[in-house]
Amino acid sequence: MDFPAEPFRIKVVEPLKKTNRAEREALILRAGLNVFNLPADGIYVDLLTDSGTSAMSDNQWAGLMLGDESYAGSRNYQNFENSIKELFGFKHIIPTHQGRSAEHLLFSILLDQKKIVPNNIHFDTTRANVLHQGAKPVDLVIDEGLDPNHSHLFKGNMDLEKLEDLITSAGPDRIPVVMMTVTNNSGGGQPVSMENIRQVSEITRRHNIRFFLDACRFAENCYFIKEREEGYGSKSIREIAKELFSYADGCTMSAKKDGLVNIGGFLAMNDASLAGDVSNLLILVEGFPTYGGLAGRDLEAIARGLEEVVDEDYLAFRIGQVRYLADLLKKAGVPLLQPTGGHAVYLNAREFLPHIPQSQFPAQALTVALYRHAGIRAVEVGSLMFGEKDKDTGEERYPELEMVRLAIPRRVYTSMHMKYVAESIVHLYQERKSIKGLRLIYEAPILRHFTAKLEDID
Ligand code: P71
Repeated sequence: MDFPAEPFRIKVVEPLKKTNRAEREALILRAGLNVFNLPADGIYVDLLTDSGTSAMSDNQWAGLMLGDESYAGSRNYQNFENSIKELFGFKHIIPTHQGRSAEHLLFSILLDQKKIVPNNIHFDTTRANVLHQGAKPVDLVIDEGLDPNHSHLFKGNMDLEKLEDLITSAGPDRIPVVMMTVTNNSGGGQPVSMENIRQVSEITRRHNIRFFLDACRFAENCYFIKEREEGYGSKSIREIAKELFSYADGCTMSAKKDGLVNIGGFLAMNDASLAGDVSNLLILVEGFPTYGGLAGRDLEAIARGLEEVVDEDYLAFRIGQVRYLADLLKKAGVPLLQPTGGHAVYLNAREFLPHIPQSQFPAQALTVALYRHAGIRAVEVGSLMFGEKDKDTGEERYPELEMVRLAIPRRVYTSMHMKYVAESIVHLYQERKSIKGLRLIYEAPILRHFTAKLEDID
């Protein structure tokens, strides 16, 4: 079969409004050619993010009705804790309202201005939270992980030599934690191999440095290990996950991804003293340690989501659906980041629109064109998101990669939606010469892509 049949049927539907070209034109102009400013009602297929956009199962919705909203000791916390302990194997479980809050709590305790945090590639919020403590984030992904056309099967791996060198030159005392993002979102949703995790763990243990996983998409990573790494083909996802986490001292988690929920996260760790410090801070900023900024019903939904996400039929569909979209595009010659990642397909805008210079935001131009053409919302990951002005010369500096991310929400769209997306993009690719560059007319001093305003260059 060349398509991944859905391992679920549909019990509740959420109607989508189809807009016409003139309506979309008015909406995108009003949004300043920035898809973050679009009303979601004006979108047909929304691929802005896979975070917090999952469809919950009937079992999760049923769990919401069993929410125990006691301030302390809610039974849902017990279920939440049991489910995470069972799957992740860590001793102390601390709920948070989402992933970045887990990052903020951990780094508030561990970091100061002298500290350095290595990661394969820091996700934006992780990097921002390291910087917020005055510490320095360092990305140590293997070189292949930065080449959009390289087909390495574990492009999320960390370069062990770079890690050893950094520990030697900075000294282990300046590195309170080494992080590893699974899958590596900023590198294209690429997996990390079990062997690489084991080796990083060996290095960090030898230097007495903590090792934490950014576990947002752990189940997708485990599926790739099962598929691609020798010795794991006959193991269950649960077994693979258990082994993966056994090499780490803890993790941060945004349950908005592989927790299959719309809000929530947690921190998990083995160190009781660190957990105590984090819990005290949690009480100050998030809430009591048995709810951490979430309702009892949210904890229940996460407990059940974590059981469902390791189901192999689900993961085969999930990874298969993303791959199905990528394969339809590849067949038509549309330039993509290789190989296809776990949660998203990335269009290579530089190759898609070679006639638009980086100073005219080719990836943003493609994102806007895709909305105008088909009502599909993607997100730019290129010179609008990462470009910056040189502090001394005022000159614009551009990132290496110029991508458009099509992030696929979990269990939300059917394969027919994917076909619609693919055909729309292929059509746009045939007409690519008609797409023009953009000019920036407003930018905020930081994280400008969220609020930027642009106009068409004629
Ligand atoms: C994604 C997101 C969501 C997002 C966040 C910020 C700007 C735009 C979109 C969130 C992640 C992530 C990783 C690896 C931590 C977080 C933060 N990703 N680590 O890809 O991918 O989690 O949103 O629950 O705070 O669209 P949080």
